[in-house]
Amino acid sequence: MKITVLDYGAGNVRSLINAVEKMGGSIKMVEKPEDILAAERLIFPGVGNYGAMLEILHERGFVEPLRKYLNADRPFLGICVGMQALFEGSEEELVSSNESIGFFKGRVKRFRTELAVPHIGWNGIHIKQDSPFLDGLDPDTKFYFVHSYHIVPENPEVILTTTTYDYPYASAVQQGNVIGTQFHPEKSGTAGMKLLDNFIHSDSLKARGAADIPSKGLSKRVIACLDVRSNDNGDLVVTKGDQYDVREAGSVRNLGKPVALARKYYEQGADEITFLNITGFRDFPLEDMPMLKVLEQTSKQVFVPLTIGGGIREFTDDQGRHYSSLDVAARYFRAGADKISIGSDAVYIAMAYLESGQKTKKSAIEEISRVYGAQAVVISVDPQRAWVTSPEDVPKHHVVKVTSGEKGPNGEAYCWYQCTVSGGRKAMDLDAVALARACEELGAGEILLNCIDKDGTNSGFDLDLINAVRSNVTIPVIASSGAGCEAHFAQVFKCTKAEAALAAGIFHREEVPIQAVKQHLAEQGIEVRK
Ligand code: 1PR
Repeated sequence: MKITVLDYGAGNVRSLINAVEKMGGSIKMVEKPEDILAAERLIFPGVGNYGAMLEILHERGFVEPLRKYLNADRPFLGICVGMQALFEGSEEELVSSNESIGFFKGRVKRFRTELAVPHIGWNGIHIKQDSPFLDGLDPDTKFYFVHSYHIVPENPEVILTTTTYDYPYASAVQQGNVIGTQFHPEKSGTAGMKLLDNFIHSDSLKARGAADIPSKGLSKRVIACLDVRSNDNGDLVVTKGDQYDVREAGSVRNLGKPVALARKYYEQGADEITFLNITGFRDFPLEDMPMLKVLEQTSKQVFVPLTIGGGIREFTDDQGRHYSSLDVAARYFRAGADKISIGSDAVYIAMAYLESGQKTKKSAIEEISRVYGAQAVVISVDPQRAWVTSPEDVPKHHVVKVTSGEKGPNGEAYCWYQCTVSGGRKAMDLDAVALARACEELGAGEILLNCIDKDGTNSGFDLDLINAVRSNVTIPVIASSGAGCEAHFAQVFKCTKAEAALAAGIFHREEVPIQAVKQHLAEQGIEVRK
């Protein structure tokens, strides 16, 4: 079956293409408006900002053919913003004069909740229509969501599924052969592949009537992290440091090949995979083609979200050619990344913003967030403890009383978490809480919170750091650094509000498989994706 894909140039379409091909579909990309009307089955995988998406659809003359295609009740699957586009308008772009497609009555609204926004992670679906599109699913199945806005259809009969994030909202719609999902089938492992298979191969997509099949709620995420760099022979390897020192007897530690390890962790049940190009701060990533190849190859085999960090900043090469941070991010997205993570540059951006109090709209955080959406911008924080005897010692920094019983070199009981840049090599006059808050204000969608003191120690996550940051932001926080056993994951989820926990060393050294972590969490009453 030929599947036509409408790519308007934002976000990661490669994963969808890879997933459709894996399910036996052949791809035709929409190049001109006529391709829409010529489609047999059409997928519109929207990612990013609603207003930016509509602007491009109008510019390229796609809106009228889309309306015609939908009104003729031809097979259509809109994903995320590709589904939102079918409604009459969105709070995300109040100032846009561009008309939405308006196939469904209703609007798109921002989440109003005390929970973190964006809603990122694996969540259940409550099935409301018996549709061939949903055939063959396990009732406990979860799908990958990443969004700050959700649809509010006027006609409840078009609701295909609902999902609960604080409150229930419509997470998929279907009318005739037109289907839309807020979740990403192409990023939802085998469950998502089943839906794509149904969309590609079902003779009829039409729903058979009403249904009422409830499901479980949002999971805590378990993320496998691969620190990647060239070793001394120039081969790209997965490495792992002890408190950021990746050398052992003078050589870069080699723990395996990036693509093979990512695939292994996907098969073991990792909810996401993160690659950190750890020398990206000194090597310009667009010259580092092997890293882009790693992403391209991984996205053909791994159908959960991929984050890539390292070297996301503006750059001028030897020939004087200037690349904006948006150019760098775009190249990573095209290679298969769903999110990019910014480390060193985020510190410089936040410091400039805090000093001037002005948003420039030109920083990497602001630009990438505006085009690809906040959910695509992760801030990787590399803090280290700076010990003090009392909070008055450093009034401008967020100081915590260390609750683990650990003390500084002179018996200090307090510390602040000092941000570093260039892979922990340079400490800056900025604390992790201030960095996280500033980056949220500038448009970041998630915080990846490392801790140099804990990294590679197997001694458990830094709960004080995680609590300090998570209680000062409204975006999700990924706890990182220090996981040494299954119990550390349960501890971080019970003692903090972190939405996800990331580990590297214990997985690479095969000390604890990902499934064992999930099983332990489930036994402790913590919701996970099985
Ligand atoms: O500054 O934007 O170029 O990004 C560089 C990125 O590379 C940052 O995200 C930074 O965290 C990362 N990085 C730089 N140097 C190192 C290093 O180790 N020498 N790795 C490094 C950071 C930390 C975690 C690690 C967890 C879990 N790695 O990602 O995976 O601490 O480890 P554990 O479970 O084994 O304890 P830019």
